[in-house]
Amino acid sequence: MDAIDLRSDTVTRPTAAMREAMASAEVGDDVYGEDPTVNLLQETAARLTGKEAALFVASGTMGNQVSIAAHTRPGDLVLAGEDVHILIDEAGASAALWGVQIETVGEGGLFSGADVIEAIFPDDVHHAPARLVAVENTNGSSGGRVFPLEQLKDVADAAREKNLALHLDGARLFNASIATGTSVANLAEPVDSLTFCLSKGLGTPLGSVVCGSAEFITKAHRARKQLGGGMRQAGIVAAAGLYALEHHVERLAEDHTNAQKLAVGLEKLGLNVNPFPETNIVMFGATDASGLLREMTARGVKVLQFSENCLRAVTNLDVSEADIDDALDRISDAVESGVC
Ligand code: TLP
Repeated sequence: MDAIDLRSDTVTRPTAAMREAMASAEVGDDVYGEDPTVNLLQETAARLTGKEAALFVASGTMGNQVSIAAHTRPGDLVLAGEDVHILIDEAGASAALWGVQIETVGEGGLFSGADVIEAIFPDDVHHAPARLVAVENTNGSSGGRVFPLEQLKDVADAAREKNLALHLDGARLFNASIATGTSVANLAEPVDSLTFCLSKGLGTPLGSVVCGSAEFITKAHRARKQLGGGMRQAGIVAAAGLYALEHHVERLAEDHTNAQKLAVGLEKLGLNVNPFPETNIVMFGATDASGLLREMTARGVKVLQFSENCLRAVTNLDVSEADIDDALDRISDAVESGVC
């Protein structure tokens, strides 16, 4: 019995065609700016996101961290949505590396311009000076919800009014684009900087891209070097990114359809789930989530425990519609074993 791995969209392996693109990539030393494939990926990313410049980095975490470094100084305040990756899943890097304080605004990862304005006190010496606002699109902790574009524009207006920079953690920005039929450039237009990941739904083995103004990218580049993220013949990996941008974007719609199918199936099994996931993440609850996780794992369906009562399944490139049917049969069997 083969395992069906729904823990994350990061678990995919590069396809044979992607590996071929990697093997035949033209390379050079990227620390000297001489890797043509990295340069092409960066130019492509800048064009797709409508920004002046881009920087290839090893991971989404590194992308967010070099962005925070470029926008802030120690002691600054960063405003972000609840439970976002930069706050709960980056090992405290923002505080440890750059000495910034993150404060959350809004609910469930979403917030408004008014939330930003209410949270800052520019003239009060008690407060850390606010410098940066960070949004996450799609929002991981809320089950892959899209940060609505109108709301993002409202946040951007407030940020501009208060002289704050706006960063977008777009680890799954291409999912948001496919789900809403809005171009990545339009989704990125309101923000000063963004990162997107190649290694999630797009299916590369690693890599993310940071995009923004040329001045911002120069600062982010320096921070990448500080983190030891200056890579050499990185074109081998950038080639996977270029391949993914050409071949794996439109197909994200399949992951979204599979997520909906999974959610509807889980609801039929009596589990507490939003039957209409917006993208590729399905959060579902059970009274005994640990018990259900154990029984599902025993049947070869891998998901992540997100909290005491909540499990997370993420559809991805390596999971077909038939795998979803198969997973639902196995989960049905797990539920019938009496765990929930
Ligand atoms: N998210 C991973 C885990 O770290 C939780 C996952 O499996 O979802 N921003 C967002 C919104 C993310 O979800 C992630 C990864 C990152 C940034 C970081 O990317 P990596 O793992 O490449 O550092």
